Amino acid sequence: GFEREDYQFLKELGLAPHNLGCFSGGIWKGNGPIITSVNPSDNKAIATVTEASLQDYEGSLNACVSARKMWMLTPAPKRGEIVRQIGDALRAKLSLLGRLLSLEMGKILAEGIGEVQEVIDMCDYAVGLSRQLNGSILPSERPNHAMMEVWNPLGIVGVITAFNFPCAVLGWNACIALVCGNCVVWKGAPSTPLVSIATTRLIAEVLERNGLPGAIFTCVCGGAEIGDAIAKDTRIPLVSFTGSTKVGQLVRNNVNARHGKTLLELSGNNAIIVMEDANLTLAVRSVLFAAVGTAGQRCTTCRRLIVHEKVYDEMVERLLKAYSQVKAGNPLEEGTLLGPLHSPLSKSSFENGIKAIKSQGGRILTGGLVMEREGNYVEPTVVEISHDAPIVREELFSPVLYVFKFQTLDEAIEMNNSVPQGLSSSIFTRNPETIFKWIGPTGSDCGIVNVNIPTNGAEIGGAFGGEKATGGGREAGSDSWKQYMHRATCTINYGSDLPLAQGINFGG
Ligand code: UN1
Repeated sequence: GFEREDYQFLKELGLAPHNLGCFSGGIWKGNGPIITSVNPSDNKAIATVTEASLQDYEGSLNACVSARKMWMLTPAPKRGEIVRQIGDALRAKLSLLGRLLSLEMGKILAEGIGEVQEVIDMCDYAVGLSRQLNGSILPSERPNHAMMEVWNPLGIVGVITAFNFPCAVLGWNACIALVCGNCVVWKGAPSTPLVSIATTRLIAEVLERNGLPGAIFTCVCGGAEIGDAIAKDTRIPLVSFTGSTKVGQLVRNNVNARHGKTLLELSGNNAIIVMEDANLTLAVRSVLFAAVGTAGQRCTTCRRLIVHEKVYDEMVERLLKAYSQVKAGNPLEEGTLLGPLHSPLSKSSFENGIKAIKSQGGRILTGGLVMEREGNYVEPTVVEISHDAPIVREELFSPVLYVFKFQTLDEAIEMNNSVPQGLSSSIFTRNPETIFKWIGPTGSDCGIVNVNIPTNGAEIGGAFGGEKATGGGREAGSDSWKQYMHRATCTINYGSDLPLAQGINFGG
């Protein structure tokens, strides 16, 4: 058993001090490297995992190829019923799985539980969707012809997720991919294997209980080698990848080279604009959650605060006061708002970032230091810096917020749009003119364009994703499902003549 008393709950999630990290063709195995899952709040081992080897991966994909036809032919509402059961299995383990998320990723418990809730919500959404994968009938220009669109499964969908949302991002993709009739091959982050295994166990149980092939859902714990294999695998028509812009570019190149499709959810560099007429109480609370929440490790984290000169001093003063009240500590403890960064590597990127900020003329208003305690804790940081300093263009994945001053709305929008990334953005104002300009053609260039709410914490019903270096993908709600299916445009001649389109006469 686990040595530590506070790790005993892991047994209820089917975890052991040592685990196999590859769920392949309905069987748990693992012949790859042995890795250790580490607790970010003390950098001590939680458990070990044997990852998948490349042979394990190959075997898994062969099993998917054998299972996919049967799943593609299963009626969509029946597939929805399986996803409904997955949602129920998650409901039953909501607090345990939320606790594991908090333990292994380092986010606070409320956010760990919220993340599992997000997957449950996705299951519910996908169940409804399973009866609404509607095609359409289009007017044909030819007599006695019918034209329609039919949506068919792709077969197998690869899902590569990041450490910061080790469960929710799987949910956005897998729930939709499954009801759309695809087998899912999932590679989670190498540093959150316990979440991957525990989540997969719940899904595997549902498949088994329903007498379905385990290969409908595959989990391959592993690193870049497995990710690379997924990107290059011609059996996988769609690869959904969440991670940095740099790695996303490699995935895009590899998948493009074999004419596969990608769904990319890459780096963000999200701004909040505070107008002169803003409700500053809402703005301060929103910036606090958006910049400090999850220790700044969301792709939707607010990294830039753009404040009208008339309210700048008050806004910054109130924000600094709010920062001074943030309680850092064990993410599992009630009242903690700031947990550790996920890894020692994240901590050193923070330190390097602070060095770069100082050398580029940044002035630290609060924070800027790593904390003198075990684990990867850093101080929530606010920096005044020129908006064209090179560091501002980067996604420093930690709680560092840059503040800037502006005079006109146009200037603020230009600043918002001036970075390479285009994920999320928000404006605080009570003026309808400002709101509609912001969401219109010359407003924010991001995929998520909010008003009077934080940049993070999106609902699952909308399409989630962003433009430019963020990769262009859209996941979760709205019509994102279409990316997980192949559209067949069918023109059917039910007459006895052969009129050609565009009025062409070709003899005969
Ligand atoms: C991410 O950080 O990869 O909108 C996703 C949000 C969450 C998802 C973030 N629902 O902040």
